[in-house]
Amino acid sequence: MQDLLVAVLDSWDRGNRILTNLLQSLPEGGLEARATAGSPSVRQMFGHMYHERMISLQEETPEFAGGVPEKEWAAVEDRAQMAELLADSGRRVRNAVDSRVRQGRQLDLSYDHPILFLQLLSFHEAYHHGQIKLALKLSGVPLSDDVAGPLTWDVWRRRTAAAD
Ligand code: NI
Repeated sequence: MQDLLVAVLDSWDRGNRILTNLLQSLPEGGLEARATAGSPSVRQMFGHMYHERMISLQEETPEFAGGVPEKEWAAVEDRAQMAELLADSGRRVRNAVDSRVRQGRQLDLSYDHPILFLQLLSFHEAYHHGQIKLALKLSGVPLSDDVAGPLTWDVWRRRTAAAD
């Protein structure tokens, strides 16, 4: 059972790494890309994913919450700052779920089990990951599969020393 929790938390960490890899591999002008004129920009989508993490923490596990951005689709200035926010919120989510599972305690507002919170966020972020790739393509600054593959799918498959 403990191994399962470790594996689930590892999957969250890998998802966070993949999202950060996507952020850092965006082509020039990629942050401003949009799928359609009325769609959020890639920059706004990253802000939105961060906001979703932080508002959820505040609602579900206030003991792990940090500041919630005032605007849901607020644009973050630069990539380095966004990467830091993803790292910080990713750690908070991980620690929140780890703590509640170990205590055998529900989250405060929703979910049958704390793991479902992680699954929801992973689903949400994968959904926006696809939207970001599409926005890049439609804006003429696509991320090629050669670049994206090692930064995404390979992160899931890679065996680490810890798994041997
Ligand atoms: Ni969303």
